[in-house]
Amino acid sequence: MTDLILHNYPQSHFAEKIRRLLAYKRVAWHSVEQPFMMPKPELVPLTGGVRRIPVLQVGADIYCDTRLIARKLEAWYPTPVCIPPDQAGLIGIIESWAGSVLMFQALLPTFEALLPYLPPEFLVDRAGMSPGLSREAILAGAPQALAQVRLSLAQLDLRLAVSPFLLGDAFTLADASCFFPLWLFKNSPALFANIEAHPRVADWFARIEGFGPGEVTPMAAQEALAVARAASPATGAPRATVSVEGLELGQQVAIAADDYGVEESRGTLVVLDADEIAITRDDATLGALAVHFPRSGYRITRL
Ligand SMILES: N[C@@H](CCC(=O)N[C@@H](CS)C(=O)NCC(=O)O)C(=O)O
Repeated sequence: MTDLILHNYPQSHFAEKIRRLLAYKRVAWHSVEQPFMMPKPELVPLTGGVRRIPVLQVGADIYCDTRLIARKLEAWYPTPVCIPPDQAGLIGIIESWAGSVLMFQALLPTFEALLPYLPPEFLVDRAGMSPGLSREAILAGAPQALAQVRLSLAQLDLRLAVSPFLLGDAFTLADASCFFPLWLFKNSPALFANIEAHPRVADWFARIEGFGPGEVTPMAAQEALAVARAASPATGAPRATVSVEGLELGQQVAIAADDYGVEESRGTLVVLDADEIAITRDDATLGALAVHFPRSGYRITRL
């Protein structure tokens, strides 16, 4: 299979979810470092609008959102297993909770701890993604979020009394999903002490960190763009394996996240599956691209 190119940046916690899966699966990948705020002139031409990190590129196919990226990695590299079929439903539910509830519980205290070091433009950029986010909102919300994350840590601790990983003896996507929000606490020893207060959670955290950085080689963004330019989308003939009222292959659609960071990508609908949608679009300099999204958490609008 063509090389995996992950567009990410070191501090991205959502990217860390995917980096843990890649390290566990021992899959080699190229890392393109993207800016941590707009503008992203070497990312947006690939997605057609979406700015959120991480983005996985395979040739001229662009995969947005960790929910889809995790499932693609599982399909392409099935061993070691990270989504056992009999636990796939439960994993999806845990992943949703971790990527929203646990993530915001951990994010606010982390932002609070980092406030003195963040460039002023950073909060303006993030307020553009999450209206209402401000220095005042962070200071007001952080104590309650920290109290809640402590309750979540206690729940994880109870579960880890049963088995070394959340669903048993082996690491799964459920572990990667709960690990990455807590990984934010590595930004502050005072916050990390909340993890250390639960030795079983701290051991689990250390086990997952122990997978190491993985088989990663840096790649320049321009090189990744050249890869996209030289390739063609691998989506093949348009396919719909489910029917969704109001949607048909070949329609012009806009796809955007339904939570925050709602920049949209527009194109022709070419894949409509139970858990994936894809559009093709022509970029003026890169040519034909396919941009793939999970259906979960995304809104599809007919143009
Ligand atoms: N649901 C998305 C969320 C991704 C997300 O929020 N990523 C953050 C970085 S960790 C982001 O894009 N922040 C704004 C930016 O990097 O420009 C996913 O699972 O990939």
